Amino acid sequence: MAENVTLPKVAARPKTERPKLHKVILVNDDFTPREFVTRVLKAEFRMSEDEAHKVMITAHRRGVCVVAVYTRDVAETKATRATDAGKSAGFPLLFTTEPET
Ligand code: TYC
Repeated sequence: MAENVTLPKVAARPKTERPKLHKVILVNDDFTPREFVTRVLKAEFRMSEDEAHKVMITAHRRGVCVVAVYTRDVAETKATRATDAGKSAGFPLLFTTEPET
């Protein structure tokens, strides 16, 4: 009895989904001192003084600024830690997250 075995012509390539990235967004407020915002950006997001100042001033002028993008877990953890740093010092500093489209 003939056994017809059809071999694949190309190697199977399992589909790998890339994890969706999430933005961390800095929100402006009227109370948190500029130097404090800059310090938190440097500490939590490993930014230079220059980078941190640019991000802070963009949020100050435009209302919000994208700080960085990470996988969801990392974005949420960093946003929470940075927001908590403000809360601990008595400031309403806010970082939110949003999935990238
Ligand atoms: N607007 C604040 C001030 O004038 C500074 C500030 C900038 C606060 C950015 C929050 O996300 C922020 N002191």
